[in-house]
Amino acid sequence: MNKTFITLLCAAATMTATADEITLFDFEDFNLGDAVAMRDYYSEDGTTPSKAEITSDPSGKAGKVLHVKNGSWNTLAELPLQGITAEEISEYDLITFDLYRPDSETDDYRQFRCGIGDGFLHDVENEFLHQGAKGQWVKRTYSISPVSSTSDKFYIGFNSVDMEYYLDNIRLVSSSDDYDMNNPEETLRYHADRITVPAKIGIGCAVPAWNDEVVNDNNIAAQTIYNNFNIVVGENQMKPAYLQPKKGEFSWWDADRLVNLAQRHDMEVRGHTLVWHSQTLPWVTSDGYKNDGNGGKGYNREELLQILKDHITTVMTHYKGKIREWDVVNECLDDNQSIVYSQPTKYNLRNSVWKTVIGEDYLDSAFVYAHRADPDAILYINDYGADFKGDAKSEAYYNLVKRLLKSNIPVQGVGFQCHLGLGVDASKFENNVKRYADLGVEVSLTELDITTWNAGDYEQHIRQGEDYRALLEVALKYKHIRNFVVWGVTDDKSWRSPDPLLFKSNYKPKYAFFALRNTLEEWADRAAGIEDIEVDEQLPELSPYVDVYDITGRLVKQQLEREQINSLDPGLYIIDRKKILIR
Ligand code: 9MR
Repeated sequence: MNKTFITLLCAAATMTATADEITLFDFEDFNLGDAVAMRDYYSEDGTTPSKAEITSDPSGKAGKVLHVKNGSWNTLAELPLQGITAEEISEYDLITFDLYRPDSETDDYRQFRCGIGDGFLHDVENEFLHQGAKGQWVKRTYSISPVSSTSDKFYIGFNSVDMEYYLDNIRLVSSSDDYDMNNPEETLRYHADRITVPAKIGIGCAVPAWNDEVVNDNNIAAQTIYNNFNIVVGENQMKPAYLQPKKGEFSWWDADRLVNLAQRHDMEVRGHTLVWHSQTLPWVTSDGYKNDGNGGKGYNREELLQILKDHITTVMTHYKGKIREWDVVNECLDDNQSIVYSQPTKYNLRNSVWKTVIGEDYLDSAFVYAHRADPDAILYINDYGADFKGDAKSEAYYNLVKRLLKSNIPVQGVGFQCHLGLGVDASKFENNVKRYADLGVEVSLTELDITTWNAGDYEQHIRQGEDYRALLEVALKYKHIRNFVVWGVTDDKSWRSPDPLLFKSNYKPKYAFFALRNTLEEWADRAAGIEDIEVDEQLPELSPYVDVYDITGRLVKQQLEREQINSLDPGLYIIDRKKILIR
């Protein structure tokens, strides 16, 4: 019996109780100098110039390790599995190992792969991974997906023609990344719903279109959505091209069933979107820019205003009372906003068909039509690339919102799409959005997703989760921030890659899910008076009126004159997010 096998048996014995990690290979039961086969996984004959053998630890410590010199593409070390099957391995979701690359290694980016038989546990076909420091042992961790195989051959390695590396302590880990969505306390929504201080927070997701599963209550897709989110938005279902594909002919089917799902499960709905250059009315424009509808003749300003008015009025009337907020205008800003460097109060609009034919006031008109159609809906403007203070487009966005408000246009919400990548600077986001409180509008993160660099890299998932958490903390801190909406549910169905969302393709939660849930839970507990609520020093000027909450977060008095605070009944209250004792 070799040592690997003993390790496995020990791990298996304790696995149900505590162990969530087992060692597959620590190489101690091999002999120094043992050759390990290198197999080309695309070639049948198995001959390869790549070499692998068991050596001593290159860092000088005691112990044996696997030393690989790649001489050809697609070659992995072949190791015999003992005492564990592919099925058992599939119960784990991470592979972790120690990697040592000598200082002589020049290339930093390689593809990592591992598998059993001809099935890949982790396969990064086109992506190259950063492998960390050289000349020392570093820990690498990657996600694995189940493989069904009867083979007892385990393959591991990096795809390269000239890489030299050492591996040790190849382990399988169960990250315990699972939750019971039927236990409310394990969901996002339960904790979000407990938060009322400083304001209610919407925790939302975009629901993919044309997918029966997402609206079927018994399906895991729908269950994941209604158990975790209290607001939903159609990823495509309510865009003009879907709702009015032909002039005057509306198609409500897919959008209606999303709204029905929301109503059955007491979720709010964001409407997205009424006016956009993309996915817009196909009979008005072929590409969002050309005025080539109407049989090629195009439409004039008056006609296009009427088309806007009809579309907005019909759609908002259809959903009146069912949709909390609408993205009235989406992505109306041009990508180039260098104008703000020379004229700091200006902005450039995108030259969409709406802007070109109608003029800038298409914006004003759209909001006015929307307000008339459903005066109770909160009307949003929404854009991307305007998330961080200091970026030209962020300044242009702020200028545009100020201009609209100055013209008394009923803009009540400002959406920040937040299509981001790893390494989010949440303080720049905070500095950007907090200034909107002074304008009297609410703010939402409307389409948040954060891509990593390499698919399935667990360390990057952790960093991603921390980025999500930092943004949520900003959202929770400010009264005027209303919704935190993620653009999709599972990574595989996202419009972006790699790995931007909260759930894996099998609806198992990722690290980011837990980061958000724990943050919501902490905040809800704090708001319930368990701890003092942190006060943001940079909050806007205190208003002369305050909302008063009891210590459980229930609203006691709305818009009480600040001077009247002392006339409240004796007790502990939360005002301006501070605990205040009235004697
Ligand atoms: O996620 C949406 C994708 O399925 C569509 O193909 C795409 C078409 O442009 O729109 C995506 O959603 C966009 C959203 O409506 C507005 N902001 C950018 C989003 C990503 O492109």
